[in-house]
Amino acid sequence: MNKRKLIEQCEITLKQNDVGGWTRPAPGLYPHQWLWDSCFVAIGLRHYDINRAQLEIDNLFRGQWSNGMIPHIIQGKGDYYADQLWNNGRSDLMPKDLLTSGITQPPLLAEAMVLIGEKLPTKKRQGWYRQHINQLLAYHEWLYRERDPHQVGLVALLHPWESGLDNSPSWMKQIHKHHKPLWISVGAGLGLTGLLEKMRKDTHFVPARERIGTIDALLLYYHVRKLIVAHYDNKKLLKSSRIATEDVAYNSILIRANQHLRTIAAEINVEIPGWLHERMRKAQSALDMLWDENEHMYFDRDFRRQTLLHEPTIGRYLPLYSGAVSKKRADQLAHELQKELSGTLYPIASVPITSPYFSHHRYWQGPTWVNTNWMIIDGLKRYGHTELAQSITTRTLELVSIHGPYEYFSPIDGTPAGAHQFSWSAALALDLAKTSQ
Ligand code: 9WN
Repeated sequence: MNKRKLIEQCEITLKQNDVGGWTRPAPGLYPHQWLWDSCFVAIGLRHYDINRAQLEIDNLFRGQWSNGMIPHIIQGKGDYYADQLWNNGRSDLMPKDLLTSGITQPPLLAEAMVLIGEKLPTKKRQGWYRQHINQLLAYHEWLYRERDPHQVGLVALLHPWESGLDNSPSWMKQIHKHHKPLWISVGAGLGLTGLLEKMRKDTHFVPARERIGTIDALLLYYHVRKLIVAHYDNKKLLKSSRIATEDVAYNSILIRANQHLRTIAAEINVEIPGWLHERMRKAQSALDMLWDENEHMYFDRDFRRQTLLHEPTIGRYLPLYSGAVSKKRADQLAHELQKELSGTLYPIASVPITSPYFSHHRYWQGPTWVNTNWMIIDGLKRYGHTELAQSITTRTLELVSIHGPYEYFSPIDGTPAGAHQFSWSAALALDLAKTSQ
């Protein structure tokens, strides 16, 4: 593999997707600014344009709502298939001059800030941290205040889009089982799916078999409507929602973000409010509630029923990234992962190939994604599993170097799928190339 060529190719993709201060995830399909996408992008940009990396993050903060939430999308200029939903879902809490979505996404802001910070001279870093510390604190406060009503250190998500793993089996199973309106079931029964498929705009850019299924997409729209009708009242929604989930990937990412928040605050002598500090402390051991002792696996949990959702997803390895599990547990996860990898050509399938949901090109139901690989690699390294981390890195870089920065790839044969010129695949491949041997 020619690393220099790979890095060049990644930089070209990031440049092409630069919309002026922030980066769209991909041409055509995703024209707006997304929360976790921009964090990953900034992690790549820091290697060759540190100011631009900072700007990517500055521009994410401009979307912050007055209650502290950072939205998952800030609208740009192009057309996106779900625009109408958010156009109808405006809120007084939104910044006045922007249109944003009304839900959030995995909180990688603190991670991006610390990784950018490492490359800045001390004075500049501290100045930048000071510029954003209140916003960052307000975001973590919002998450624990509004999404952890039982005060246990686990936050609940109200929509699969918040997890970033949209059609992950545990979410889709939950929705089909507990909250599928009759009109959707009847429509599907009458065979209206074909008609609906023709009306979909996302499939103009990516083949339908590589995207979320049409009925599933309809269900996601339906659940956005429910949030809008409730005026995003989290308290009310958590009481009534039948799909609210304590997502293991999201909570792992948040726990890691808490650690980075502590680092940032300590460096500039800012005190974290007592209650938040206490909740972050609780969060450190909260993942235990998502561990199944019989199956030896982490699962998402149904917030209302407090039962584990027994569908294995890529989320089961993310506790490695959290850094909050014991060395013994981390070793167990690494061992499990190593075993699983012997069954696929490329790491790491978003759903195990033995799952009935597995489909090698369908979105979050099988393909391997560069961002989840990146987080798992990072976790493995911190727990001392350097060899495994290195082999996942090499195989991931191979995928991007052979096919280009696609959105996802088949773990079976490496064939690319989803959007081409996908920003986070470029940014994180670049980061892996720069930080590995
Ligand atoms: C909905 C932008 C986003 C990613 C998500 C990915 C996909 C959107 C979609 O694209 O989600 O947010 O239209 O399917 O699942 O993780 O942030 O790249």
